Amino acid sequence: MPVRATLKVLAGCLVGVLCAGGVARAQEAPLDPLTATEIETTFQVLDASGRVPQGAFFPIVSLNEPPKSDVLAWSPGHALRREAFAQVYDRPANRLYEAVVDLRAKRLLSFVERPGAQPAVFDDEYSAADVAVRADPRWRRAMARRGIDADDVFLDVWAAGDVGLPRGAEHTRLLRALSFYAGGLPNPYDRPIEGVMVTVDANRMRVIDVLDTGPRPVNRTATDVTARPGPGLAPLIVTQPDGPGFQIHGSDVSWQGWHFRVGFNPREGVVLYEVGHERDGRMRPIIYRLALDEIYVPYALPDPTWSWRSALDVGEYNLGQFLEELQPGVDVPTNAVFLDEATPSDHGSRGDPPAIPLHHGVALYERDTGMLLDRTDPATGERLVQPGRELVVTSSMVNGNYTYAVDYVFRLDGGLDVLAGATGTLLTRGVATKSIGDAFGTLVAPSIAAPSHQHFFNFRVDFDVDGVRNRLIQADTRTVPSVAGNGFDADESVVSREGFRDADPLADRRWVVESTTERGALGNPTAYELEPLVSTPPYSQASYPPLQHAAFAQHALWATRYADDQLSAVGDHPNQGAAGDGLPADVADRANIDGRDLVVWYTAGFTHEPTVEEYPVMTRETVGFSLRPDGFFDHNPML
Ligand SMILES: [Cu+2]
Repeated sequence: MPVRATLKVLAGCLVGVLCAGGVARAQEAPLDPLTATEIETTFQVLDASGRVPQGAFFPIVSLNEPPKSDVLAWSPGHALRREAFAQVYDRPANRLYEAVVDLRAKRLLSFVERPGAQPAVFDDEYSAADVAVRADPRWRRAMARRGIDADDVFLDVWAAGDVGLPRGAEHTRLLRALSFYAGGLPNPYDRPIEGVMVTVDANRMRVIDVLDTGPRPVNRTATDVTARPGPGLAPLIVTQPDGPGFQIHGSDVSWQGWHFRVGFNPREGVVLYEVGHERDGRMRPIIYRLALDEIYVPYALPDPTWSWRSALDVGEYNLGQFLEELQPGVDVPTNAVFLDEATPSDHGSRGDPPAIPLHHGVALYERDTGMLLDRTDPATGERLVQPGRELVVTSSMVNGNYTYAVDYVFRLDGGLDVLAGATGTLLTRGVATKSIGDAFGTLVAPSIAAPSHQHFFNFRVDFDVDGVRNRLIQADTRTVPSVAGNGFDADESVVSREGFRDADPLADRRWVVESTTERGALGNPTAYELEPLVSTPPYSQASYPPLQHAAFAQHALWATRYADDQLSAVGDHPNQGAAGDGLPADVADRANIDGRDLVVWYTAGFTHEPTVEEYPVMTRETVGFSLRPDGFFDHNPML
């Protein structure tokens, strides 16, 4: 998949807007993301330690988050540890090390080898694998067989996945490459060269296998992708003459009672910390940490050049580093405020620069959502009506043909919507049929078919509803026998141990996280409810190795007892990682979570049966879930 996007916005600015600078990060609070300076310091300390092998790569450098208990005990003005986590990868030796650096003392705290573990695909590999594939005579023959000049090909480098790996794969770092016809035309993703799959030994950086299942038609024409907002579309300019209605100090945001911190790391992208609500000077916690921790995208086509395609976009690629530069008037409204982030060069201090700026990587803006509540007094006709307003925290991350957008939408009524969207180019293939239907997918253009696939988004939600002691409840709606037949009721059951639960839209299934220490004015436990929006089960067989690996996608909801080191549904090292890492291991001891600090892992997803209209670019498809107060407040907080 690919290289960091260089900014060329095809749509252009709809209105002439100022491109003001974003808010540069300055480290103030314990969970603030690493600054560019801190990334450089990390590299300096590692260089000086004498532990880093010559020419090593640095697939990730990110904040080593302090233990939750330390953060909860922290108050502004007090010093808390400030540490960086860094991966160091010796490519020829296939050895991964993980280091922790004390940024204040500028000292190496630990440097540990992780035998058998692989880092995510890193920047250098996209170009190095490209060179290796081009030099391989088998791949060149495959192109020649199709009458294609090697110089006209774009190579798309992927993590190797879990299917059809060569013997001895567990001792070798692997990459795979797909071929597309570029030929000097825009966007090679429109022109797949079907039937060719290349496997690369990334330690020696040479091709070890080329699978060629035979030529199929290759589109060699440019696709007309002129975006048409249309000359008839009237200007729409959002202005806030007094500035934004939210306050932002460093990473700390407050708006209409809401408080939270906007964090970032190069793996997950935006992370929200310490989400809470304040009323009458009392701050009440709701969520300690919230992030999109993994995406899983399996393709349905039973063909050996496709069956391995099952990206784990977050953990196999460090998706967060691909934050797109957001444009006012295009990605976000013109009243948006931006945050700038920084991500490490995989070349460390040899990088130019060592810390790569991600300008306007995150945006916050308020939007008008029309009427939020309305009621009319039947006697006087008097209306109580209130317009809706939302605060959106958004970012977009580009990984190859897809762009993933994550929105956190804060509402005046205490609700929070968590949304993931997918847009971009469908992964397509050349087919011999010109105009009839296509098994396992859709014919989207003459001789081009888009295979069916699914997108699963796992969000890790570390609830702290009025404190760390919480209870998880599953609520189904059931028919209750009654004389007239009208009876139905909510059937609630406590999820008292670690494990998983399935979605059940027919039962209107939802989950409630309540405090076991606080009660509302009516004696009820204070609580927040998780309501599924769009979701889908996986349709591949249970035995499909990528689904075994992405076990989180097998069930809509998982619950674990809080642990500082459990941040990923697929574990820390999913690239060439083992099935069973992450959630299956985390819940294995079925620990008691009732009245404890619990974490909810929810998967939203959609099944993508492509349509003709989605070629060559699909409009954004959004899925997610809603969090709604359920007795958390004594009345609607906007009244
Ligand atoms: Cu899709």
